[in-house]
Amino acid sequence: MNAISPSNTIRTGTSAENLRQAFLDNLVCALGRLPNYASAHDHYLALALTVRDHVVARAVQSFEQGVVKMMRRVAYLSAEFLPGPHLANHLLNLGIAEATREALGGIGIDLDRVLAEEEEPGLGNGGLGRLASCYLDSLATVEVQSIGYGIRYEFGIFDQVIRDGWQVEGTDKWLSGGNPWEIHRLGIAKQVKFGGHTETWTDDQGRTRVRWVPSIVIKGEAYDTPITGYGSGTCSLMRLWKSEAVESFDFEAFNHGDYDRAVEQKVDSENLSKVLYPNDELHRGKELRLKQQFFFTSCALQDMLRLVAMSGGKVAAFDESWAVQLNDTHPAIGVAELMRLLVDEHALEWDDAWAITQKTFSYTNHTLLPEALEKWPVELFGSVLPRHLEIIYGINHRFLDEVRTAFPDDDARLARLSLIDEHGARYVRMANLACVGSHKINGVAALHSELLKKTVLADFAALWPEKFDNVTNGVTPRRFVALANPGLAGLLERELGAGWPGDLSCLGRLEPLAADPGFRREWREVRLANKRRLAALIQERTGIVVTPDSLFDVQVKRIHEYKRQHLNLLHVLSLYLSIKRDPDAGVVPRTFIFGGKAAPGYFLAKRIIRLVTATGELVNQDPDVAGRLKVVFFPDFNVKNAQHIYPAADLSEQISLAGMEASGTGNMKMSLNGALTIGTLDGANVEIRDAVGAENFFLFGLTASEVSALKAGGYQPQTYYESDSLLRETIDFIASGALGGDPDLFRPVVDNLLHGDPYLLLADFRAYLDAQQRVGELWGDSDAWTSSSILNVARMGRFSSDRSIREYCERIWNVNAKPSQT
Ligand code: 26V
Repeated sequence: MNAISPSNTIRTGTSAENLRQAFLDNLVCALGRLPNYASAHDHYLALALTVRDHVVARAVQSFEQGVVKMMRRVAYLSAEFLPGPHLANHLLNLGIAEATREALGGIGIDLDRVLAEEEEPGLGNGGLGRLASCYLDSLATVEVQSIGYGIRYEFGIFDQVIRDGWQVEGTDKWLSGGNPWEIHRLGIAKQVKFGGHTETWTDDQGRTRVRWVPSIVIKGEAYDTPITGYGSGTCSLMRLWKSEAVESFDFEAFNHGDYDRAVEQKVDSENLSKVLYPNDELHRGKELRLKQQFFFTSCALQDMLRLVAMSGGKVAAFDESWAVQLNDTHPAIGVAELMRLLVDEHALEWDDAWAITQKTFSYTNHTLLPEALEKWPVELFGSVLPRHLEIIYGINHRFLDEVRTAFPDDDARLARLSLIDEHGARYVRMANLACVGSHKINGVAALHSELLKKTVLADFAALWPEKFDNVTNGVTPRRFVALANPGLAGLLERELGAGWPGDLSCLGRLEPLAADPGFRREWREVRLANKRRLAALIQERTGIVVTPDSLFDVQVKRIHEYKRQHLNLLHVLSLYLSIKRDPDAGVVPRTFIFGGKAAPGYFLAKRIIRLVTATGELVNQDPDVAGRLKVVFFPDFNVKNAQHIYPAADLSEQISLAGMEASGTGNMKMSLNGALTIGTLDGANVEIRDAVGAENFFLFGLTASEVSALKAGGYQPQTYYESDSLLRETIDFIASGALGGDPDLFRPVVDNLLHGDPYLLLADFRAYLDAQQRVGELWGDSDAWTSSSILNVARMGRFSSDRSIREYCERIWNVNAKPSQT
């Protein structure tokens, strides 16, 4: 008998009556609350438990299918995930949003208030973690069996508050209100070794084998969060590992009265998964981070081996059971760990194990920034992972022999390709390990993939051109359109039918409506309503009053010099100075909205946030400005806040220096919600512009090759400063101390620009201002702007993460996805 599928039981019934009864049962029986005393948070937990029953019932059936059919499954290895709030997403995917609204409405509870209670798991820094979550959503939607493996950080990305204009970090206590979405799998625990030494021994077939004798063993326990797909019975699983001590504590030490030492090991073990590392301005070889990476990767690979055995597969055909994607180099140690598991623990021959390893792994690169490339001092690496260092030497030895054959007498090339960097101090290069151990290597946008082959991975591209591919990123339209923008979703449903979130190619059918005045009016009304809601939220969070009919000019993303939030500020201040010079200057009313976290140790990024808030302090109150300019720093940009911001953006700022932003995904989210983009030819901007049409995109700035040429010729920011009086006036104004009440506050920013300007703001300043001028002009023609906005949405269907995932399935993982309708 099938124990879980009947849809008419209280637990999994989908009528409003069923849902209400299950909700009330959970309130009383699971939470111990009588309805009259329940708080909004109790309502949230009771509803989450109700929906969880539906989700888990699907998840276990979906999982069973994978085991029975022995399909090749996808393991997405990622040190970061940013799923966002789950509840509303599940309601949409399960098709029970309306019934739930009715169920709660009938007992006087507002569903939106309940949804607002959910705190999101901030288990990532930004784009990379969010992409991983979009991909789990799409994998489930296109009906591919998958597990996203990662770390269950107790403390995720810090909470950001703004105090006196400065970023102040707070501890992210995402688990403090309880987490109804995860299931602690008590039966699924893995032992992970660290330190110690290796020994050789002879097995009963007379073969020399290696044994790793660790100095410490840590336990990883699995916490599963099911991820539903849209209109699909398949669920992805996000399986996160929490570190625990193998023993509670050291009884021997305890009995000898050494209490400190008795608990020391337990504390150390538990610390491993405590906290997410923020992207600093530099990759620092921190031991704990290396341990985190090995910890989750080893747990994941051991778990995959367990599942191979469970579904009757063979270890010697591991790659037929699993396609393993390395989300950046964070899990690249998996290449050596799979070798160790196959050779040392499952007694495979080296060459067989290596063939399996290469067929199993593929690697996605997410940045060209040299300072972000991961490398570990050989000493440190060897002390944490002595056996893996030996294995890496073994891989390297064979690999360099292969290189010598392909390129005889080319020592410089050998040195560049080697897994060990030997210029000065010796390092293990994780990108090289990932490349050697994978059968496919991809970048995340067309331009990025090309630049990868020309720059950081050029030697690998010369050696193995066939390994290289591009998969342009995508975003899930369920969360970022259907949920975030219900007004737009209503229009899309009316025009395209209810299934549109499952097939974004249908957006094309909106094109003719761009010329329809009635539709344009409805479009504007939806957008204005979104902006009113955001204006209310801005006032609630910052106290700043903004005008919903002004142009909402939005830059939300991590704060980094290469993303050039300070270029945006140079524009704002130049407008301010124009108004001060001539109070009647024709400046269209704009609300500049900034948001994003700065790494706690990134000095300049923090100054840039202060420059935003100081500009706001100056501009927002000035009577000469008369409300035409408002500058807002929206605190604590995260997935939940993003869902309120994206649908209210008129203008999407994607102004990174060309060649620096691997892809960007906020660019896609805003354009899919009807924003026009002002941007450089960087990352996926290039493809967005191709898709929406050059006439619907505000392009400016140097191209990536112009950037290289300018840098090669010896870039002199001073020449731009001297030749452009508005630029000079703007920079001088910042340098004058007029902002923020302290004359030295922004000296470091000014000095950085005048003496170096590593991201060429001064070179792009004039072109940026000209493009902003064109923005202002088009905004003045509301019909033309609206048409352009409609066409942006109509032509963005390609940027659904379903399309990206289908490409991975076909070209990289060799698994079958449900075909798209078109
Ligand atoms: C890492 C680091 C580490 C230390 C130095 C400063 C720094 C700066 C950036 C990064 C980002 C590492 C990887 C990453 O998050 N890349 C982002 O991946 C997104 C998804 O593919 C993509 O859309 C973004 O363009 C890319 O920055």
